[in-house]
Amino acid sequence: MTTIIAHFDGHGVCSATILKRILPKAKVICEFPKTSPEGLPDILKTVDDDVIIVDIAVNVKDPEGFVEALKDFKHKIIYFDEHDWPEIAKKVIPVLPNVTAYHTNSSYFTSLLPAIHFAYRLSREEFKVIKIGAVCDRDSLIPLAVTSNDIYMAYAVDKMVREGTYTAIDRLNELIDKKKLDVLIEEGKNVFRELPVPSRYVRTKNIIFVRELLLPQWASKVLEKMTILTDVPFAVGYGYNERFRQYFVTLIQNAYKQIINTDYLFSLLELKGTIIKRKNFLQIIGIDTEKEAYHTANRIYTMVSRLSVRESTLDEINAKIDTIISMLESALRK
Ligand SMILES: [Mn+2]
Repeated sequence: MTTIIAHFDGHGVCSATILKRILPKAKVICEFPKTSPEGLPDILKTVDDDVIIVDIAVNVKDPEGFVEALKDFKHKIIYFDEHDWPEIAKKVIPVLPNVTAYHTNSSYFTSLLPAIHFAYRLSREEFKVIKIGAVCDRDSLIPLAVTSNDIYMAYAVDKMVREGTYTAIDRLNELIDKKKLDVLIEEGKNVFRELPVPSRYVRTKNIIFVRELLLPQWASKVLEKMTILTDVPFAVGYGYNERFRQYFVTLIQNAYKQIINTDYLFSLLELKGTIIKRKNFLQIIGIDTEKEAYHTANRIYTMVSRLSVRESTLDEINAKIDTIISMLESALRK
């Protein structure tokens, strides 16, 4: 027997759904907050079985402990992941005798590789779920010719996942069987519609600046909605976190409108403070006053407005990816 351990977000759930179809007898563990980088070592202590780990990053707060937990595990591990790994993980994990590691640079490949590993022929619907999972992550390296319907489907999956990871896996599985994934388009449109639309904002060709307080749990989704409605690639805003009684600033890049190297952009901004960075997302937390948050957001707005971004980048990449994907699909399709 095998146990699948997957991250509890949209991408993890889509990946777990596909793995469960590849290995129908496997047990799935996929739940908040257990299946996280911090939680994985504890789960491994309780599992007496071969495991497949998918979409769980190496714990950057304790990479040594994380690697040690993999090494001490008594059974086999297959590990699929696309997150940045600390140096020690890159060096050690690939040579652990009990671990087969697929470390990719894209959420799409993380979900696709299990099928290749197990020589499983994916159906059209299964391919679609792999793509939706990558969109849930806003995978920007592989834009996959993402359509607006794919983005709506990812909104629907994110909502399902928030309501329960196991029910989400069951439902996706059922929709694949019935070839009814398209129902997610309307559901996602509703989720999108329900997101609030701020009325106070300014914009340039590159970026929109929302000038009213955002709620922390909705900030990046509302900003993304604004990039979709106004057709600009970046959005910045600020908000108040009641729990911590502090302000924050959020900057997002819409991965499917424009792709520029955000590491480079983020380094240009010379920001101070506590910064949370992901590929298409940057947040500064722990700001004391609304005035300070506003000024920081305004500075980002000015800087990004001055950038010259090449409009054609996305189309070029999409065209290439489209070719690769259709080749892969015809090679692997049932
Ligand atoms: Mn992921």
